[in-house]
Amino acid sequence: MKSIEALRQEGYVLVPRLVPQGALSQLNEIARAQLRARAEPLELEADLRYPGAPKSRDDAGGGTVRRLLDACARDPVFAAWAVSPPVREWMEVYFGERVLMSRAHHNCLMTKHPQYGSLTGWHRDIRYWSFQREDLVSVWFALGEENADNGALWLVPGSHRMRFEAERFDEAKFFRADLEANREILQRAVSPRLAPGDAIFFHCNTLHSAGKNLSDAVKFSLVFTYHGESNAPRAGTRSASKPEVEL
Ligand SMILES: O=C(O)CCC(=O)C(=O)O
Repeated sequence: MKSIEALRQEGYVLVPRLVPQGALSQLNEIARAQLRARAEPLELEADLRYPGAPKSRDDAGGGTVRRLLDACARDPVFAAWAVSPPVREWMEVYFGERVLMSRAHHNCLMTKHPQYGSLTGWHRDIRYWSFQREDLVSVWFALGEENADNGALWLVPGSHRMRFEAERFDEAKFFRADLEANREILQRAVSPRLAPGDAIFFHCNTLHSAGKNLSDAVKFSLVFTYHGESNAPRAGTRSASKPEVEL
């Protein structure tokens, strides 16, 4: 599959129109209803305090949602897309074995709000997990248009294959943009424009970031992460704390 070869080379690949129009409308309705209902578990911008976020839950905008967690348990339609045939087939070819979805991170509906939605610094998603091997792949479904003006992802092509000393990252495992050597790498970043229904598949070691949402509409994305069965979460870590989902 050409898109798998692209992921291996570049660390990400855009798959256009993965979600057909009818399913996309349904996902958008559910996403908006979920945001209105604000059912827990939620992650608020104020909890993370990334640049641009309210300082606390009591500040103006303190209730702004960043992630509606545990997407699979929220709605059967979300759950069905997490294990949908196009995703399963793609992952099975990529990993070459039975595939599992981790519920320990991502598995969420991400919202980025025009006001109080924060920007996310440069990082590798492997910071969220602890597995035997650093080989996980996430799928990011764009439920609407995503571009550099409304907070779309920026990614550094090929960065999943680069090796860095620990000092190139800060204590929270963000890639330090104050280092000249890092800045040279970040200059290569691209921000692929996503149409509604497009998906980005990206490796857990691909350096990426995202800007603020400068538009006047909330941006919605569904994000799930997968690994091969031979790559188990390390016992006793957060990655092993929840039963995984079989595809
Ligand atoms: O939408 C964003 O701000 C970036 C999200 C992201 O990279 C992450 O959650 O790991």
